[in-house]
Amino acid sequence: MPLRIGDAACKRGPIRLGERTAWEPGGPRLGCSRMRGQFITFEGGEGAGKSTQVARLAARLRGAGHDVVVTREPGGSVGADQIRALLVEGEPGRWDAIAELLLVFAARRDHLRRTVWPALDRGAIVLCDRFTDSTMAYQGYGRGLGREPVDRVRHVAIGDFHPDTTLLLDIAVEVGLARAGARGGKESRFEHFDADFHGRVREGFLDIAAREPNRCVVLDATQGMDSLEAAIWARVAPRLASP
Ligand code: ATM
Repeated sequence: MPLRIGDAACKRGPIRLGERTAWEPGGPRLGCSRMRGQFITFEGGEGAGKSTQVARLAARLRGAGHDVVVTREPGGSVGADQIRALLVEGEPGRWDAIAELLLVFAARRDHLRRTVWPALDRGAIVLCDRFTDSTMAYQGYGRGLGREPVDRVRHVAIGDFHPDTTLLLDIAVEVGLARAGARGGKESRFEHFDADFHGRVREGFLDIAAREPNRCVVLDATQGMDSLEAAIWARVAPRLASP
């Protein structure tokens, strides 16, 4: 009989990793016994300025002597970067919502195993541009799958692994899309979805943050870059252990 999640006989998973659990159904385990670092994610719609703020926070943390890994999703490992190209390039209709959901989590699993979990295990602070909240917002709310299918696939793919802190950079859809459109490039698949889609994504992010106020902080992404950087630092700094 196949083993199912939660079966007592399924001895290899979930595996406790300090305060986190990495679901390892029958596969080789992660190779880390305890994750000591911090996992900080940046979320928000297009054009919110996440990558600038990730770079600024990384510089501040490194300046304070911390071991910092900067990464992003979809992507962040060789395999996940290959899947990224499938997701963000080409026609909007090339995948339906469920195929998109599965691709995103296939990429995420690889990214976690190869990049994020080993870094956390050695005690690094990992800054990640987008993570599972993007899946809930884009595939769950935007594409209309709803919360439940996203949660189910998330559980199979990554167990109950969650960020320690999530910084949601909130911006009006039309302002964000105008900023993103100005960047150009071939990674524009999601920009071709209509404004209603992006409106649902924004509402989705805000709903997620309202449901998890201890993990998520909502920041106004239309404020100046310096003041946004300061607001992020005010949230992150008190939670840092000494390097
Ligand atoms: P960036 O442009 O932030 O790198 O993200 C690429 C796209 O991937 C993003 N597009 N827009 N707009 C949203 C999309 N995406 C998902 O749809 N689901 C996910 O889980 C993730 C991580 C990204």
